[in-house]
Amino acid sequence: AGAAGMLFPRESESREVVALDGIWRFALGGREEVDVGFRQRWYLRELPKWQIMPVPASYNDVTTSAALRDHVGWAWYQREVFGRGRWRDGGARVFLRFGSVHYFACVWVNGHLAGNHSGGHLPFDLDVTALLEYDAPSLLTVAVNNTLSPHTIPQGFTAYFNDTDMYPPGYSVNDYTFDFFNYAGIHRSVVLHTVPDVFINDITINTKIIGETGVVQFDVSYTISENEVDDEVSCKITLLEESNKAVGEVSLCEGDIMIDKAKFWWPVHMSNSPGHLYLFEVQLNHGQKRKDVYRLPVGIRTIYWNETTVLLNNKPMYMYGFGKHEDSILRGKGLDHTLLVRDYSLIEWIGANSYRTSHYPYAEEALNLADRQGILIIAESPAVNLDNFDSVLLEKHKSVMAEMVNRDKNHPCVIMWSISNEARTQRKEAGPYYKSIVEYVKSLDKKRPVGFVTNRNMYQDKAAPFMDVIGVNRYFSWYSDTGDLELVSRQVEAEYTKWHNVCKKPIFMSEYGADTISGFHQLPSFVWTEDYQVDLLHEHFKAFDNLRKKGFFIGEMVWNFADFATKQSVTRAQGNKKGIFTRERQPKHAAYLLKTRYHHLANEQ
Ligand code: GCB
Repeated sequence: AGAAGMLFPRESESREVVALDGIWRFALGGREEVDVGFRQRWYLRELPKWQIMPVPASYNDVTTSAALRDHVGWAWYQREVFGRGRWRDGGARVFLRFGSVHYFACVWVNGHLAGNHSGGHLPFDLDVTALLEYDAPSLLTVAVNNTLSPHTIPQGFTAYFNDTDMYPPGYSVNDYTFDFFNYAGIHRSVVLHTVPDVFINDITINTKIIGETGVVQFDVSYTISENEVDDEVSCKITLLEESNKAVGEVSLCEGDIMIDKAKFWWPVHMSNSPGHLYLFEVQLNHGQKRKDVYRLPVGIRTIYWNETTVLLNNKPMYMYGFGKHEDSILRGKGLDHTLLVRDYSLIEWIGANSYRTSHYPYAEEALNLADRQGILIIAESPAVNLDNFDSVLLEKHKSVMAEMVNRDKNHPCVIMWSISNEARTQRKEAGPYYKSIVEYVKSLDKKRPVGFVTNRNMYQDKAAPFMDVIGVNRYFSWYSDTGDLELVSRQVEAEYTKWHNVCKKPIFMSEYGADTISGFHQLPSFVWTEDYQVDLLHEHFKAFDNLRKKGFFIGEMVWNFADFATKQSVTRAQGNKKGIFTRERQPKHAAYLLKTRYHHLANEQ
C-alpha cells in the first residue's frame, strides 16, 4: 500500500484517472470482528440482498432506515471496474485510490485482498496492477467498519449492559464523546489511476523569499522497477505561470528554482491578487525516454513565528474565520462539490480569511480551492477528545500525522498543523505523549508551526509547553455563566491574557459561540435565539479588539460555520446549532454582524 505516494491523482500525458463515483451495490454486515461477509466470502461474487448506495457519501442519512443510520459494524460496497488493455500493454502500474473511507476498510479485487486501511479522513492507494482483469470487468468489493475503540483516532468505546430485565441479552453500544455524528462509508472519491513503470511518487516543495525573488526548493522522488538502472533517471523541472509561460527551468530532481520579481502567495485581503499559484511541472526521464509527467500547483510564501506572532511573508497575520465541519443533509460527510463551492462563496461573502479543519483533515478538493482563493487553513488531525494516552495510541497518532503531513505539505493555504482538539491534556501522561508527537511532526515539516486546540486550564495543560501556537476553546455565557452576557468581554480578555502570560506563545480563540435555532427570536435576548447569538458575538468582539492591542492574540474563529449533525442527545436540538449559517447554508441574523466585523478587519489588512 502507498507505493504511489500521496500525490493527488492528476491526469497527464503519462497518467490516466478513471472516476469510480456513482451508484454502488451495498449490504449491511454485522458487528462481529469476523463478519458474515468474511465467512461467506462476499468478495467472491455479487453481494447477497444488496441495495443501491451513492459514492461518495456517508451511508447513514441516504435512506429512511433508522437501522442504517445507526448501524455499527461492517458495511459492504461493491461494483465492477474496468482495466484498459492499453494499461497492461504499456506496462503501466494501476492504483486504486480512496479519498477517505471511515473508519476501517478492507478492499478486494476479483476476490483477492488488495489491502486494508485504518482511519477515515485520509486517502490510501492500493497497487492493483496484478489483481485486475484487462479489457474485461473486475469485481471491486470494499468492507467498511465504523466501530471506534480506545486505539482508533478518534477514540470511542463499547459499553455493555448486563441487566437483562432492562436490555436484551448481549446489548451494547459503541459510543464516543466528540460532538459530531460518527458518519460512515466511502466518504470521498474513488479512482483507478495509472502511472508508468518508472514514475514520480512524491514531490516536496518549500519556498523562500529573498527581497523580490521567490525561491522554490524542490525534491522529487521516484520509483523504478527492480530491473531498471537508477542512474539513467533524470528530471526536467519547469515552473510555469498560469498563462503557461515558463519562468524557470532546471534539469535536477532536487534543487532550487529562483524567480525574479516573483508573485507571492498571499491570503485574501492582504493582496489584490490573493492565492497566486505557479505550476510546477516535473518530467521524469529514463535514459532518453520521457516516462512520467506530473503538474503541481505551488504558491511562494513563507511562515515564521515567535512568542507573540505568526508572520506570513514577513507580515504579522490575524485570522478571522471559523471552525467548520464536513457535514450536510443526506450526504453526511460525503464529498460534495456543490457544497464546497457554496461554502467558499459564503466565506467570501462574509469576508473571512481562514478556517480550521475541525476536527479532522478535509478533502484535498477543499484545500485545492483554498490555495486558489487565498484562504488560510489550520489543518487539524482526527484526534478529537482523546481521553487516554498509551504507546499504542501514540504510534497510531504518529502514523495519522505522517499521512496528513505527507498529503498536505505542499499546500500554501496550510499554515499550521493542529495535533488535536480538546484532548484530556491535564493528565500526567499527556506531557511525554505530546512532547513525542510534536517532535515527530517537526521532523516531518519544519516550515509550519505546530499547535493544538485545548479547553483545559493554562496552569494544568501538560501539552501546551510543547506547542508553537495555542488555540483555546471557551464558551463564556453559554456553558459557563449561561445567560450572563455582561461577563463575556471581561472573561475573554482575562482568560486569553493569562494564557499568553503563562505559556508565552501566540494565542487565538479557536471556538466560541451559542446554539441558535434559526427563526427563534426574543428581546431582550435569551439562550437559543438568534438575538442571543448576535449579542454574544458582539460581546466577544469587544474583547478581541482589546486583546489585539496586547500583541499576542492572533485570531478569532467562531464555532461553527454551519449547523451540523451530532448523535442524539438532550443537549442538542437536531444536532449542534451553533452555526452562523444553517445546515442548508442560509444565514442566521448573526451572519450579518459577523460580515460587518470581518469586512472591517479585511479593510485593516
Ligand atoms: C467544543 C468542541 C466542539 C463542539 C463544541 C460545542 O469545545 O471542540 O467539537 O461542537 O464545543 O458546541 O459544544
